[in-house]
Formats: sequence, structure tokens, C-alpha cells
Amino acid sequence: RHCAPGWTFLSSTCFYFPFASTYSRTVWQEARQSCQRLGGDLVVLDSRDKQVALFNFINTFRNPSGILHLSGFWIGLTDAEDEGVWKWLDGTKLKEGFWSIGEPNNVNNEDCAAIYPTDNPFMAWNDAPCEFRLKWICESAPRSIG
Ligand code: 2F8
Ligand code: CA
Repeated sequence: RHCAPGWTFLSSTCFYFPFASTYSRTVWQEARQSCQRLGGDLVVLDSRDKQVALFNFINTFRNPSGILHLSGFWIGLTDAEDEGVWKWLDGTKLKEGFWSIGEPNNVNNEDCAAIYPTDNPFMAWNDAPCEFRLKWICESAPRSIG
């Protein structure tokens, strides 16, 4: 199983933290397009294992003061189609969520989900307005070679 150069193989998938995402934040749709241009999409965190792997991955980018990750990261989860019905970008409905306490609360029309790499609560998710500017994490399926 293999990932493209720059992508990291973890928990049976390939993660990528786009270079641009270390310096800029953007709206959900543009983050998604950035992942697609790289041959992937925003991450689909449909298992706890994947979530743990993502946490470890993000931590490898944490600088000594932790400054890089004060903001959240867009993930491939939205309820834009049907308010309150959260779906992953692969079309599947959310089963197990890792929402922060009180989330999702849809304050101010929040249809896109972001993850905050905190220890407690563990990798808390929040619904935020899709036009909010955040960092983002991409995922792509590994290819078998040989
Ligand atoms: O307190 C939770 C609340 O915090 C912020 O609003 C004040 C978040 N807004 C954005 O991220 C834009 C809410 O989504 C969140 O529920
Ligand atoms: Ca919210």
C-alpha cells in the first residue's frame, strides 16, 4: 500500500496537510477543492482509529509553542443538504461523532464541520459557518503498487 509523495500512510489511508494550509486558512469549499487538486478530498473520519491516527499525524506538525494548530481544520463532513443530517463526502451518514460538548449547535447557520486537535475533549469537532476560514486536512485512498 502506497501514498503519493508528501502523503502519510496511517490507519489504512493517506493523509496530507497541504503546504498552503500551514500558512493560510480558507473556506470549506476552497479547502475541499485544494484537496481535490491534489488527488484527494477533505478527510472522512468514519472510525475512531482514523481519528486517533489523524491526531498523531497533526501532532507531528506541532511546533514547540504549538502555535500552528490553534485554529481548527475543516473535515469532509457537512449538513448543508439537510440541516441536522451530517454526511461525509463519500455520501455516508455520520454514525459516531466526536463533537465537542454542546456541538453541533448550528449557531449562525453552521453547515460545515471542523476538528480541533485538543487532548481534552479528544479531537473535538465543531460545526462552523462554511464561509469561516480554517486550515484543512486532506485524505486519499492508498494505491497498491507492484
Ligand atoms: O462556543 C462554541 C461556539 O464558538 C464559536 O462561536 C462563538 C464557534 N464559531 C465559529 O467557529 C465561527 C461556534 O461554532 C461554536 O459553537
Ligand atoms: Ca458550532
